[in-house]
Amino acid sequence: MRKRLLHVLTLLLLFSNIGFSQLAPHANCGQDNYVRSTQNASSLASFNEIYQRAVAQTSGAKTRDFEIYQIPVVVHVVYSNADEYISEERINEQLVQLNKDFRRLNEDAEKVRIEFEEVVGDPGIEFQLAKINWISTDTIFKLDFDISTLTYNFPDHVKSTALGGSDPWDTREFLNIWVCPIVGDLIFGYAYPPSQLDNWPIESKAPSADVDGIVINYKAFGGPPPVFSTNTNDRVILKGRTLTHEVGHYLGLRHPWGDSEIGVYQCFLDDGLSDTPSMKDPSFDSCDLTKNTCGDVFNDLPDMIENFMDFSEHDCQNSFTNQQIDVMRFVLKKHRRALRVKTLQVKSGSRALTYPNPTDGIVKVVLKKDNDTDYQIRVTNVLSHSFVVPITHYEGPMRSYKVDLSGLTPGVYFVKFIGEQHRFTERIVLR
Ligand SMILES: [Ca+2]
Ligand SMILES: [Ca+2]
Ligand SMILES: [Zn+2]
Repeated sequence: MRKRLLHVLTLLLLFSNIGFSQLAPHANCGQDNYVRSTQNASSLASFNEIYQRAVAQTSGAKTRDFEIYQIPVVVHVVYSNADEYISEERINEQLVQLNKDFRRLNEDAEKVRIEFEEVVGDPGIEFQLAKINWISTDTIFKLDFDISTLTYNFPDHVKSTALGGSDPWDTREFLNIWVCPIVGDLIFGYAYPPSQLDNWPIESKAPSADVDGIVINYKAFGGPPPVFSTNTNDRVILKGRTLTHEVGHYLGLRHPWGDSEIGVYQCFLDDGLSDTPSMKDPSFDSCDLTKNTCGDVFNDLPDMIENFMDFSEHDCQNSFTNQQIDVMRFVLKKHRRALRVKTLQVKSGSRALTYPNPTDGIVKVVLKKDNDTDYQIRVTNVLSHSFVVPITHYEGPMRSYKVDLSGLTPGVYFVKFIGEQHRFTERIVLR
């Protein structure tokens, strides 16, 4: 587990002016505190350079490639009582919302104000559920402050089975999301940015690959519908955008106000992106359309409360900007390469992508686009004995099948797809 030094001023403010309980509904994510404690001007100074590189490498001759990137997701639900148990249905609802937000298919996209219409876009990123792990535990997860050493710890032990949580799947190949209670509700979630990005302080990257990924407070996971509110403050209505925000961090995005120090908010600190207007401070759970904390000389715009990387109410968040999109796609091409190639790695001639393989039970078979519309599926072992197993069929941007081999004894199996025009077989190793 990582210890992080909090800036003295921040800590004093946490304990005095703001206070923990009042802070809770404001702290949409845990990035804010530790990033501002390690921030220095040089990291942000190089931000523009990073962005320029991102644009150059991602978009080539100014046109973005319009390939849809697909990221396989593993959700770990780590719970100790019925309230904290998140059902498969709610997980699917959350992923539907995430997918809408990352394809600009969210119903509220049209609510973006006219002055931002030109700069918002479709990130072209989709998320496929590969596996859900439910783990019952007695372990406590909380954001741990130590006033004597001015350090605090993220509850990264949720990412270890031995420590009462749930081991990740290979964090280079899967986006792991842990959903658990975070005692005290000080934060709704946190995510580690990719390593080697100059726009983040070096200390902010994951301390090790094993803990890379996203943690979401179970209260903030899901919807809409349903709509969630916190126990501490009914005013805060959550609509599943905590995950959208944290995936933004995971793909390299900073907060638009640049994580400036509490109490000394400054307009010159920002996220390094020119199409997100400068802002002094987060829009704490507000939808104030008149908020304009920084007066830009040219084309002064209001603070963009529509942005998923703000702390505004989920109800008024609806957009990523084009530069944010370029950064995320750049990250997927350069720094989290192993993630997005899942569906792009389908070899020519092969008809599907099957993962994970080896598997502990569930495999997902994602079909290439030019496949038959329907397949008969047969599961056999090496002796050609057939087995009847649960198979779920998904229609989406890519057609896929979830094949559940968990009732079978470990060994090698063949999943045979028999269509009118095509036949193919996937060899699966069941652990
Ligand atoms: Ca900006
Ligand atoms: Ca402004
Ligand atoms: Zn954040």
